[in-house]
Amino acid sequence: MELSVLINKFNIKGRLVSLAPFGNGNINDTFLAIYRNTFTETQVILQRVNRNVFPVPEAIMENMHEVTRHCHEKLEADAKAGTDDRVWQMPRIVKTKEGADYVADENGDVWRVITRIMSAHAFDVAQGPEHAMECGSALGHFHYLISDMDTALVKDPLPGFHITSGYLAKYDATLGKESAQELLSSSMEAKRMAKFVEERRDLALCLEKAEKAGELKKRMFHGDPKVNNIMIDDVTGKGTAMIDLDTVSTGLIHMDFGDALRSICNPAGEEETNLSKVVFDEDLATAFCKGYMREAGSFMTDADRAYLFDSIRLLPFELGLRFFQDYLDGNTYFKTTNPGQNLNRARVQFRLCESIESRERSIRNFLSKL
Ligand code: GN1
Ligand code: MG
Repeated sequence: MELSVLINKFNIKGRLVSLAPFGNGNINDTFLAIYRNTFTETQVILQRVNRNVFPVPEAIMENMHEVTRHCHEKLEADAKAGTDDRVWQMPRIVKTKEGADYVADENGDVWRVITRIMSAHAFDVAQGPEHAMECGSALGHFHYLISDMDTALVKDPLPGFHITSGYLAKYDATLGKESAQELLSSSMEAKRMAKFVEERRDLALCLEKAEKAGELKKRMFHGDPKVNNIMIDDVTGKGTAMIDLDTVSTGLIHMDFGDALRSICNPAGEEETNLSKVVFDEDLATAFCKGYMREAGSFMTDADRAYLFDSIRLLPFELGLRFFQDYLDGNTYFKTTNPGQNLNRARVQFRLCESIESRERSIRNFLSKL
């Protein structure tokens, strides 16, 4: 189906004047649609949910329905009561003309339209400590918003997501393939990455062990709070919304904390090819944590705090492992534009992990003062 025919199934006022690819997510296909009428303009986001990644896209939409409903009710109640100059926002699902949350095309792919948060932008890398602090506030506030949601309303969007032991098992299975062994034997870098994984198998299980022991508990989490999923208000410079709600479900909030930090505290970004530029920036980390704790500190237990360092070290390892496994398996999960891209992404994350390990004392020190 033509994109313009598809989007015409949604209930959006005005005339479609532009429909073009948008953003640089690694998973879904995303387009920006601009509609005009005689007095204003409406911008919305059209997305195809990637069925290769999300096995039941319909469940993603049911989750989004529940999450946005819960959060909008709370946001509106808070806005009425509040005196804050900041407006917290969240995208809304735009219904189809028939009142549904999505349409399925002739291939059975699920397409949705959500509102665009206007006069706000997300950045691919942290712009400085103030930006990092606002990212922290936005994630902390998001955790506050979803903290009292009934977890029974939410389905598992992506079985195995952020279960590091599962990624290790998948990696081991991939290593058993001849094609993966060929890639390994033909590249020094790939061999180095494989050694890096072997040396850290134990660390990979730290949060899972703490959860099994009952020290950490699953709650509602975002799942993908990287820096370019955090919208900053153009006018005030303040965090205003978390976007990319596909993975909002139950998990350890440590996964969010570590994922946000691995993304915000690496100013070189995920695609850097010069590894010497990849370092964990502690000033950005301190600023992020300040913002986060202001919004979410009150519901962090002592046990939660005790595992913060582990989460900061784990998430770059986990993502590096995911990129590396995908490289060895022929790049089927993350979108790529060249065959070595996932290998380089893995190098970046593993370099970041090393940088975190070498700063352990100092990072633990600032975490202990939060
Ligand atoms: C993927 O969709 P996107 O690009 O926001 C991935 C995240 C990774 C991220 C790394 C569902 O997120 O887990 O951290 O790439 N999302 C999924 O850039 O796997
Ligand atoms: Mg995502």
